[in-house]
Amino acid sequence: MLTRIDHIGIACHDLDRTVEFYRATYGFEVHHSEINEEQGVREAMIKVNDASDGGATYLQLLEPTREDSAVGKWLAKNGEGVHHIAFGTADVDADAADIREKGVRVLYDEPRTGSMGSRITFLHPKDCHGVLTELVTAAPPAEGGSPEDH
Ligand code: V0V
Ligand code: CO
Repeated sequence: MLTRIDHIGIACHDLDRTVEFYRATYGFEVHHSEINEEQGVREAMIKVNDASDGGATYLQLLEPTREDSAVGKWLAKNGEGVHHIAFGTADVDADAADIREKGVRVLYDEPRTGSMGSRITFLHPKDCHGVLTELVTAAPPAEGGSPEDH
């Protein structure tokens, strides 16, 4: 079951400058940043709010690491802006299977690694009224720690 907005993915040309915009304009700080080579992105997660299921809602600022990546191609065509939305679920495998049965193209056979050790998959934007849609299951909390430790 999809229980919340996990994040909104925003494509940008310059991650550092975009992070600075969100800090200076809204007071948002970076919660986590990483490079995901498989996805071809350098990303910064800005936490906006916690959620009642123990998760949280983020803005995911994305700079491409290569021009032929999903975000690189999208930026060249559209310029900066909202690239995808992501719904949070406790069970990405089950939700992806249910959604696939409804005839929506799920892009991966098995979920792949996303931000902060999460498991992610994507639904084709052409099957979702033009919105690239991601499903996310957060990594389990570390032994003796909180989800914030990821
Ligand atoms: C492409 N299209 C989009 C779109 N990207 N429509 C809405 N939103 C987007 N973000 C449209 C595009 O305008 C074309 O429409 C059509 O889809 C085919 O696009 P294309 O440019 O030819 O590109 P493709 O087909 O090579 O790739 C499109 C897909 C690709 C969606 C298949 O971007 C993909 O695999 N995305 C999933 C992975 C991803 O986005 N990773 C980056 C975020 P017309 O012109 O034919 O009408 S990584 C992330 O979120 C992480 C790590 C995380 O959350 O933890
Ligand atoms: Co994402």
